[in-house]
Amino acid sequence: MNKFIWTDLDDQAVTAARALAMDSVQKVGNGHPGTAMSLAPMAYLLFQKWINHDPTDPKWHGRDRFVLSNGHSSITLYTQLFLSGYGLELEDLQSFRTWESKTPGHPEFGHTDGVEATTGPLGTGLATAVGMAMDARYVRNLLDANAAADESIFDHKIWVIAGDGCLQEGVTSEASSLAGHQRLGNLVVLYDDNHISIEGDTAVSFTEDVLGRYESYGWNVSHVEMLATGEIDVTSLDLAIASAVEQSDKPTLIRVRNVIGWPAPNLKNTGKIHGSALGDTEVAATKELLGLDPDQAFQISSELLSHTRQVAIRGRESHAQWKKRYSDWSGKNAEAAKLFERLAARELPVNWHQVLPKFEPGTSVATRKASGDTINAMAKALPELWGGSADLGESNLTTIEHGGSFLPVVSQMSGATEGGRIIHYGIREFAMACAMNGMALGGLTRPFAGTFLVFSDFMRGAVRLSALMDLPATYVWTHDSIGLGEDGPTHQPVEHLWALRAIPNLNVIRPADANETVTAWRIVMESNKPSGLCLSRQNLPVIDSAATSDASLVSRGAYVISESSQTPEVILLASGSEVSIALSAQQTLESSGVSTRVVSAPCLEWFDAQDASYRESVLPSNVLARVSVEAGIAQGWWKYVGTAGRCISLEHFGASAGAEKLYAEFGITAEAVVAAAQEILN
Ligand SMILES: Cc1ncc(C[n+]2csc(CCOP(=O)(O)OP(=O)(O)O)c2C)c(N)n1
Ligand SMILES: [Mg+2]
Repeated sequence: MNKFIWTDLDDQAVTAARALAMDSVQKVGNGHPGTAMSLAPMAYLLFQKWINHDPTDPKWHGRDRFVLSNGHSSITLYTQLFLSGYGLELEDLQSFRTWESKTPGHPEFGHTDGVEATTGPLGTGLATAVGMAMDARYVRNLLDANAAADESIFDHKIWVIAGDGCLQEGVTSEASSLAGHQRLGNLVVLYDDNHISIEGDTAVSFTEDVLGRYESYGWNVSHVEMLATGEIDVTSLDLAIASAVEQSDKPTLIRVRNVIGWPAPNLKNTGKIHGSALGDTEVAATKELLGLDPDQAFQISSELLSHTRQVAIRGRESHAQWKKRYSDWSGKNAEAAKLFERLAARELPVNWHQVLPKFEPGTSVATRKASGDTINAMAKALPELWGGSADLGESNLTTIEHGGSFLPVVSQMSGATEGGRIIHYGIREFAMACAMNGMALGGLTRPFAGTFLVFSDFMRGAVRLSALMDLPATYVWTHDSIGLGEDGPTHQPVEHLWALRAIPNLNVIRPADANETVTAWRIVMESNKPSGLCLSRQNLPVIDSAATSDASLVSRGAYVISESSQTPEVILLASGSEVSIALSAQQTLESSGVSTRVVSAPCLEWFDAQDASYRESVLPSNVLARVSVEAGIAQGWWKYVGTAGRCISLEHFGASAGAEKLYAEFGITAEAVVAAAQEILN
């Protein structure tokens, strides 16, 4: 246990942290000082006493995780990383929010040691933390199921600071409802209840009983009133945290009342201090109130810094004890230890892909079905694979058969198991995607999450974060076009493929048939990259080509799936369900003497990453007669077909009718492809 006891030096450290927040923002001229000034004691208490961390090894698996959900207050986190000794120094605080600094405007995972998640889009941090808490439970059940509660080396806590904005955002309602239902006792959220957001008093928009709401979600809740001065009451907060960590079957929300920007004489408790520098006069006046020299900036004595960095010594001790426990555990659990080491290295077993299914040409299979079979086959070889759907498991085919439902056993649901591999997210797409990010951040498991492609819009903010954080998170988006049929335009994606392709660093994969789906999953698993599979509801012919099962070809993103009889005069490019349409158009064109190549393009991001000579070999620059076929807007296809080309696409919403009727009525047919090709040639 951490032996920290609060002394005068800790009061001084908090004062220094408040001033550093003002100074960092004042120096760059912009940023968010107020929240960091008032949250300094809360953050300091967490980092010094409660979070089990080792600043000298930010990746130590046994550590607790901390997520600053109100990411605009990044200087809160950077200051604690500085005081704890994570490698951030005063000059890093002095270069806050500037080019190439380690202290960007909002915390960025992978950029600054000690930042566990990229935050800033309000609410997503808390929802991500819910996924981290779920992941911790999954991992301890996978590796150390027999350990008593809180006794496993894999048990750790997830700490969150969240503000009014986070608690107003819908995603935290989704995620917190899920966390309460899942009884995530390893999750502790401190709510910065300062009654202020950018437009001033939150009473203009936010008057509900937050604790009542969380209580009804099944959370353990408490309230820490502020001191008469307006400061956070650290003593009461410490007691509230002590009681929270005793909870093992409920997440905790502690509402911590305080005054934003305390003690700035003119700006505290205003919306102004949320997001602007205080100005020299107010900074000086505040420093005087804090008992600091108003003429000095970035003040901290080496004595004080060496005091705060004692936390690293305590952290190293805790880490050393963990290592000892790990070594005892691994001696007794050799298989599990081997698994842990493989997962921590983000490796797959040798020849793992031999488990993957193969589909017979001539048959007809929906790519969602091929994906479901693949998930189930992979699940046998890869215990790190787990996931679920936002109540569409039977449609998305994301259910790991016999995987057990990930639920607390006390829920007494049939099939409930603490380490279950099937996640029932309920109809909470945004929280699902954020939670999946949290699981991927856990560093060991491979989560996937399913819904209809059209509802990718509901989760887009999280998808963007998967991509920004470069996480191995896999989206399973089924019902990927008008091909879903009768549910009609509300359910038929039209603009979604390009909307998702517009997100940098996200691989959007739309396989042509069952075997290409299997191969795509294999590439996704081997790449550890943020990926989304876009899959058909309807059956598609299994294409008679060895290429679809060739990972070295499919991973090129676009490849010749059917070569022309002679030097190509026409190139047809298609993705997903439209590849078969292109193949049928090819037959007609070839039989009328037009030498036609068909390119299957499951992933344009992979294709764009190929070298120029490969891209030229697939799309020779002298072949200008090119037609793309995709049942969605053409948008980016023009880049591949060029100005002389044609796009067979859907530039309007779909309709409620059978798939075949819709394809015919909307002109996404082999005949239309042939006509477009001939029009170019003429
Ligand atoms: C999803 C989202 N919407 C809007 C913003 C812009 N924004 C940043 S902070 C903020 C106000 C947040 O209020 P609160 O959490 O109470 O912050 P405090 O001023 O108390 O730190 C807003 C609207 C954002 N970062 N994310
Ligand atoms: Mg606020």
